[in-house]
Amino acid sequence: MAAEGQKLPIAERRNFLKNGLMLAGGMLAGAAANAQASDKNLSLNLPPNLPKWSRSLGPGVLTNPYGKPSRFESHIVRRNVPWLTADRIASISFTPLAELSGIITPNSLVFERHHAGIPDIDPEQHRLMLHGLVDRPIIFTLDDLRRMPSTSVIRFLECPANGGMEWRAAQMDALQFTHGMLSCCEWTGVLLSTLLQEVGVQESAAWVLAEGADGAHLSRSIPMHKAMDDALIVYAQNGEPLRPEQGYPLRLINPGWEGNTCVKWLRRLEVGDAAWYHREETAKYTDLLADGRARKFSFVQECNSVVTFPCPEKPPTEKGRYELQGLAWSGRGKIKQVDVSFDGGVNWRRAHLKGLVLAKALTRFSLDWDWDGGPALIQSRAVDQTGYVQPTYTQLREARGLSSIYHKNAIHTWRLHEGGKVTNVQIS
Ligand SMILES: Nc1nc2c(c(=O)[nH]1)N[C@H]1C(S)=C(S)[C@@H](COP(=O)(O)O)O[C@H]1N2
Ligand SMILES: [Mo]
Repeated sequence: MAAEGQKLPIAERRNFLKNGLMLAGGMLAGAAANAQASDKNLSLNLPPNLPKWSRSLGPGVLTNPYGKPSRFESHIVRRNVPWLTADRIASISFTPLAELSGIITPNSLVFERHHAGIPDIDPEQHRLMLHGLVDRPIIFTLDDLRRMPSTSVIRFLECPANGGMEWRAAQMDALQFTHGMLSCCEWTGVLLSTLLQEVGVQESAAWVLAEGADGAHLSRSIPMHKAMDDALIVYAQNGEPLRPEQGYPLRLINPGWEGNTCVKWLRRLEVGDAAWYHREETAKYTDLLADGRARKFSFVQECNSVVTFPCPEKPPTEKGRYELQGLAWSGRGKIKQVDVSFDGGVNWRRAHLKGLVLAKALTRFSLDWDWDGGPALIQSRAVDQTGYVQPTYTQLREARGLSSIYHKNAIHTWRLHEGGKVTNVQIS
């Protein structure tokens, strides 16, 4: 027990008081209550008692040669929306954003988007072919690539369809599903520009086609300016080899651009003088405008943000002080500013940008918040370093009409109800 006069931090003091009350209650209620307590082993493990795990030896090293989370955190998993796709082969699972801290998405929780399932690639039998309008076409092994100068960057990756189910109205009941086609990892690999210099790009070259080795043969045309800028051929993710779900053994990362352009299981790069206009850049991943025409090549993921606490999965439990938290990101660079509203966009308070503020990476923001227990309409609005301000739904729909799916980055609203329930709503 804490020594008389010793100062405990507030939260600890509160638990201390609660435990004191529980113990007192137990003593009054007698044997029945004690039996119940030992059943649950709850109060017996709390101060001033020594918990059972402090009175015995635990399992030793290599209990889990490849580590895994505590069994008490087994609810923190990727999830899917069963009605969204016909099967799990061409489908999506979502990052549990409400459960994560900081800006890095752990490898096991990165959302998945596959068009033809996950290929089981033997790295010994995998090659990257680089050909087309180049002087010295070449086929790289993974060892060849690992011998080249490497780069590591922390960048977000977002499917342009993130939130696309809500283009017309709110319908998803969780942050995981409204914004969870989003991740942020440290990616390690070789700059595409290094490979292109190696093979000698010819004068008429203007585009690079990237093609995957999966059954979908997913392919996208990448303009030469991006290929020569920060496009990266990666073999590692958060310090370990890419996960099969993320493109093992090799993937293209186009920082800040549509996740769809970040071709997984990369097997071929072809240099050409024009775009290829393949399926994923014509029938899909173009945006239908109000007048019926389509935007072509909307590569950049625009500035966006969302409040991650409170949210439907994590409502406040009682009135009082909290730290509101959220994530902001922009494919154009760094986040400059985030404002938070509690009254649906009438008044705004400046949020604090926490920790690392990196270009084209998730940026965490927070705000001290004293909840009075009453209803609120909670929003966040991000501004990026170019001065671009996240639009309202009205502004987005004026520019883009009602028939889009992709690139929905409107200011999001959580409705906090009296009593603490949080639901997903849209206000203009
Ligand atoms: N070869 C290949 N690359 C692919 C895909 C695919 O199905 N096949 N899906 C794309 C899409 S639509 C997205 S949003 C991202 C998803 O990356 P992740 O599964 O690592 O989150 O990969 C892209 N790259
Ligand atoms: Mo995607």
